[in-house]
Amino acid sequence: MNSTDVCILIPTLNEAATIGQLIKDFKQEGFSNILVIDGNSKDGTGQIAEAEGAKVVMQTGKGKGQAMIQAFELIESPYIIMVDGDGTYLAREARSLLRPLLEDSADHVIGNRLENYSKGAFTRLNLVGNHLINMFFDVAYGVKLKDILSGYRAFTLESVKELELNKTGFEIETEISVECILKKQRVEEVPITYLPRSKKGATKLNPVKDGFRIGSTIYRLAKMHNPMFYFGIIGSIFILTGLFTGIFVVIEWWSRDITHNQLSVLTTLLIVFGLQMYIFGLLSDFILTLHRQTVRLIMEQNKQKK
Ligand SMILES: Nc1nc2c(ncn2[C@@H]2O[C@H](COP(=O)(O)OP(=O)(O)OP(=O)(O)O)[C@@H](O)[C@H]2O)c(=O)[nH]1
Ligand SMILES: [Mg+2]
Repeated sequence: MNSTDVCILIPTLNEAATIGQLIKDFKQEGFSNILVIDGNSKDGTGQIAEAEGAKVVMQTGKGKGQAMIQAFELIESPYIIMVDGDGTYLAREARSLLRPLLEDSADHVIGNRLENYSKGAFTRLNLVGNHLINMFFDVAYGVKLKDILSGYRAFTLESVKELELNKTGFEIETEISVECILKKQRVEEVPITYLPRSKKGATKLNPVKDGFRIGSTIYRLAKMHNPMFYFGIIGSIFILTGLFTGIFVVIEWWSRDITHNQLSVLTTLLIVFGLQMYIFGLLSDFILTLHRQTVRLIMEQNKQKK
C-alpha cells in the first residue's frame, strides 16, 4: 500500500487551536493525502489547514454528518481514516487502525476509546451515556461493539460507498455503525488512546440533546433489523400503562367498592393495543426472516451461476 492510498478525513468546526498540529502529526506519520471538510469555521481553521498542506473543502450544509456524507462523495482513495479535528486522537495510532483493512480481516475498523482514555477525556455524563448507548445498540442489533460513537475509524472506500447515510448531525457515527451491521460488513475494534479536548476549543456536542438523538436513531433504525425490539418497546409501554391503571381499578373496587368504568375501558384498550404491537412485531419478524432466506437463496444461486 502506498501512503497516498489513504485519505485522512477531518471534519472541523472552529478547531483552530488543534488542527495545525494534527495535520503536522499525520504528515510526520507519512500521510500526505489529507482532506479537511470544514463547517465554515470563523476562527481561521480552514486557512491553517491549507497552510499545513491539507486540501480544504467547505461543507455545503450543516452538521458533522452532512460534512462526512459530502466528503465521502469526493474521496477516491481506496482507504479512508476518519478523525476528529480537536486533537483528542493520536496520529501515531493510525496504522493500527489500518492494519485489519490491509490484512483483509475487516471492512470497517473502529478505534475503541473506552479502554484507554485519559483522565478528563470523558465527563461522567459522557462516559455513562456512551456505555448506555453501546448497551442499547447491543440489545437492538445483537452485536457487541464497545464504542459505536468513536470518531476515529478506518474503512475502505468500497465499504463506505455501500452505506446509506442520511443523518446530518452527531448521529452519523451511530448510523455508520448500524449500516455496517445491516450491510453485513466485517467490523473490528482496535483500542486507542483518547485525550481530553483542548481547553481552547469548545465542544460542539450537547450531551443531553445529542445523546437523545443518538438513542432515538438506534431505535428507529432497528425497525428494519429487529422489528420485535422496535414494536416490543411500544407494546411494553402500553401494556405497562394498562397494568398500572388496571391495578388501580382493581384496588379501588376491592378496598372501597368504587367502580371506575371509563378507566376500565381505557385499561382494556391500552392492553389490547400493547398486545397488538407484540403481534405486529412477531409478524414483521416472520416476514423479515422469510425475506432474508429469499435474499440468501438468490445470492447463492447468483454465486453458482458465476
Ligand atoms: N464540518 C463540520 N465539522 C463539525 C461540525 N460539528 C462538529 N464538527 C467536528 O467534528 C468533530 C467532533 O466534534 P466534537 O465537538 O469534538 O464532538 P465529540 O468529540 O463527540 O465531543 P467532545 O468529547 O466534547 O470532543 C470535531 O473535529 C468538530 O470540529 C459541523 O457542523 N461541521
Ligand atoms: Mg471531540
